[in-house]
This record gives sequence, structure tokens and C-alpha cells, in this order.
Amino acid sequence: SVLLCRIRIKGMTCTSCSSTVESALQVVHGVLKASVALATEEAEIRYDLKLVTVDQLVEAVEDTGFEAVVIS
Ligand code: 9UX
Repeated sequence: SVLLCRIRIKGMTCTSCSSTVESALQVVHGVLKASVALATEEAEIRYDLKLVTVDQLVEAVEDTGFEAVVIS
């Protein structure tokens, strides 16, 4: 089953930052689509809940060096 997750990401200052986070999310097993908006500091992720957890999505963001807080 596919769900949508929104994560607030703190500390991004340029489009290279947001691209790094977006790419990190896109390669996580179970992620179908991920987009990161610098202006809103938000990631929107479509994922298969049988394959990946929200905690793992948060970890993937934090592994890039930015702070992540689940919004919904
Ligand atoms: Mo460049 Mo964005 O170091 O942090 S990738 S400002």
C-alpha cells in the first residue's frame, strides 16, 4: 500500500542541499517518489509501507546532515 509522508527539513540553504536530500530519499528501497522544496523546507514522499517505515525516511534525511521532523 502506498502512503504519503511529509517531512520538515531544517538547515538547507541552497538548491544543492535540497537536491542532495531528494536524491538520498529517492534511492531508499520502497520510495516511489520524493520531492524536496527548499522554499517550504518540506519533503513529500510517496512510499510503500510494506517496504519502508517513516523512521527510515527520517534516517535517510538525517544521514545527509540535515535535521528532519515528521509533519504528517
Ligand atoms: Mo552548498 Mo547547500 O555547501 O548547504 S550544498 S550551501
